[in-house]
Amino acid sequence: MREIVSIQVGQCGNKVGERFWEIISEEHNINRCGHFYGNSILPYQRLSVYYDSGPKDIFVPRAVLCDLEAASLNQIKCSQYGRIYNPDCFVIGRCGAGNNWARGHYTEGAELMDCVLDATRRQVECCDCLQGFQLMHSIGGGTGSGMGSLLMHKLKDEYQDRIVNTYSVIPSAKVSETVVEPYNAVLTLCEMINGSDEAICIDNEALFDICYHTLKICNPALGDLNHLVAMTMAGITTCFRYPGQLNTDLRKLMTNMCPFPNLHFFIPGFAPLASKCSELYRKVTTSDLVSQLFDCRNQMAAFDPNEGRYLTCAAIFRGLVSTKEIDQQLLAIQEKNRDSFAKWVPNNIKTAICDIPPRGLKLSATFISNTTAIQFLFERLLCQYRSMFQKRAFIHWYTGEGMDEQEFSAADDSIVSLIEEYKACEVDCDEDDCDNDQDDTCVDEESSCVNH
Ligand SMILES: Nc1nc2c(ncn2[C@@H]2O[C@H](COP(=O)(O)OP(=O)(O)OP(=O)(O)O)[C@@H](O)[C@H]2O)c(=O)[nH]1
Ligand SMILES: [Mg+2]
Repeated sequence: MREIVSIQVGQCGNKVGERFWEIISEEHNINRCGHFYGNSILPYQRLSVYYDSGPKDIFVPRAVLCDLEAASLNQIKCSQYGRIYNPDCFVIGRCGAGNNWARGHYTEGAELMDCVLDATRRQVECCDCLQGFQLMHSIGGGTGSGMGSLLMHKLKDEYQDRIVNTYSVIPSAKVSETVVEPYNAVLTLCEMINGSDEAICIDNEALFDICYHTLKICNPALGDLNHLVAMTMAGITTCFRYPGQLNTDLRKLMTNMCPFPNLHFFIPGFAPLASKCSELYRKVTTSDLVSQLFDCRNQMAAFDPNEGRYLTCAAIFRGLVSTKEIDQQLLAIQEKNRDSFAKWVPNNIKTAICDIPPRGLKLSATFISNTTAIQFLFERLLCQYRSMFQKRAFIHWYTGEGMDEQEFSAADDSIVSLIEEYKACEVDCDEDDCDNDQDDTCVDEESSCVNH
């Protein structure tokens, strides 16, 4: 069986990871002590992708949980599923990175790196055939971002032909007001161009909006956001965890989704999303799922995907859905919105179906898209980054940890190139389209946020 090692870095990575393990353990009939219960074969069949089998028939998450401060990990140890983890998989530093990417990357985080790599090695040694790593982190703080990006490179060096898949939470002022987050985020995104093979970008801004507007939660808490992320992760990993037909491992997902190596930043989406009270009044149909998947309110990034083009998409349906209906409706969406799909990729949308729905739902669908509209997310962060960097504001915190100012300009350049690469994919082969697209190439040098 092709195993995945899951690594959680920093507070957000660990909180999201905690919920992910709870959800998949419930789905796979693993109780809080790690015992498998029931006699259904499907939840059991591919358990070894995510769990090691320990002594006395227990199943142990193949996870490494690390943070530079103890609080988040201590909470996990005391949580419902706290006893399921092997105590050796917790790696705790001396003090947090204080929202400073450089402390995570060069000093505090770098010092703890050997312990994280040792813990990872112990997990890898128990695998028959490792397919790769799934790393959960936020890119707005110091640990998940700085140490997380260092870890990606270390994994790439040591396990050269294995896939590094990240679930990267993007900061938003709606959720956190720490001023230097755009610095941490852009520096991390720059490292992710080479350090990660496939990055699922989850925008806290969109999560907040979904909780507030769609789920009608007046004061969304981090737990509400994390539940959405973990449900989506469970959806994306469905094909790894159950027998299925599409994207059955990390490498196949990458092959299907990335037309070019650098363009591996994906946006996830989930359906159905409805408030608790409206759920009671409406039965969800296959058709509802498909139309929700393409609704920008269901996507976990705060931009309108219709302003860009979908290069590739994967939709994973769960429960007893109608295949015929899915195919017909997806075809209709593609025909009606031709300009929203890159014409040079045949069959932009791939689908997979798994009969087993998530706990508590009869039907669900998860979506991952590789869309050129992600440029708007990068531009949002880059704008905030530049407005501080023009004044060299807060830079001393970073240079004080041994970082060179030059790295800030280099990160900016890398993100501009990435945006350009995405924009180039919007250009079709016929001349008319080329002419139209040339007018708005690259980040506008004259726009208010760009002069650097
Ligand atoms: N969705 C979500 N976002 C979170 C959570 N915790 C923190 N964040 C966001 O993540 C960013 C801060 O990252 P953290 O994970 O707290 O920081 P860290 O990686 O532990 O780094 P330091 O604490 O600076 O050492 C901010 O943008 C927060 O809004 C969480 O549980 N869920
Ligand atoms: Mg922290």
